[in-house]
Amino acid sequence: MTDLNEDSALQRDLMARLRQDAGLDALESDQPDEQLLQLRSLTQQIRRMFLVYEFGIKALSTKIEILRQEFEQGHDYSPIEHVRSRLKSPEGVLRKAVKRGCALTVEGIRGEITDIAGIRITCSFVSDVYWIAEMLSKHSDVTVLTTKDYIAEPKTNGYRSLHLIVQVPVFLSQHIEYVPVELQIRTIAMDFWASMEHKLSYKYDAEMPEHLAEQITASAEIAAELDARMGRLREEIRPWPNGAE
Ligand code: 0O2
Repeated sequence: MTDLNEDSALQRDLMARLRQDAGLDALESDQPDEQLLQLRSLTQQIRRMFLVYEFGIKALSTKIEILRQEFEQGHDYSPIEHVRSRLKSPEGVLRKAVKRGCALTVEGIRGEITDIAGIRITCSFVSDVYWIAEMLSKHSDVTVLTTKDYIAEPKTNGYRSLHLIVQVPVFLSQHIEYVPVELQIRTIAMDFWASMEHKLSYKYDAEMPEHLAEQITASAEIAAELDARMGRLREEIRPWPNGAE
């Protein structure tokens, strides 16, 4: 994790945004300490806010675990292979807030950035992806805010995954907070490709050379073909509709 103190470019961007938001342009050079204090205070508020997001992850993870165990008991098989969760770092959140141009306040960040909490579910077959999404969406306390189906419509680089932003309630002692969690659901093949692509693209900040980009996209097609083939095999060997057997 990059520390704010070590990331001078981020600090510079944040200072500029804070000056803009608070109308501090006139202060510019003679009040840098005040701006730094403001920045530190914001980082601390974000850290506090993160606790609630962590509870949001726990609430949704429990639902996923129940789904997994219930299915395993009845079917000797689980559509869920792996579940991973993560909270963005406060610095990552601030960086995104600057990039997005959203207000550098807790409320501004909370309203704009919906992937502070994230859960990634990897499953066996493409049909499982939709089944899991449907099961979780049916929960009366889960509200689906957005759906991006990159399986039906892959990104131009070949990226495939189903993304949902779901909102779950977190019951605190005095009030309820509603927390958005980004849910990424994909097959093992999609996940393998995304992980490799992330590693291979990391080197290129801007554009990747065309011949490499083409090969990466072609690899995504191979992964998709593998998924399709496995899906057909599954139907032939054991044609169980999800949850029906
Ligand atoms: P991290 O660290 O994985 O969270 P937004 O996140 O809303 O600002 P966008 O692009 O509208 O931006 O969101 P989208 O399309 O739902 O994708 C967000 C996340 O999906 C990314 O999170 C990645 O995890 C993953 N993703 C999207 N496109 C690609 C891709 O081409 N390759 C790979 N490997 N992963 C992708 P972050 O925030 O980038 O990072």
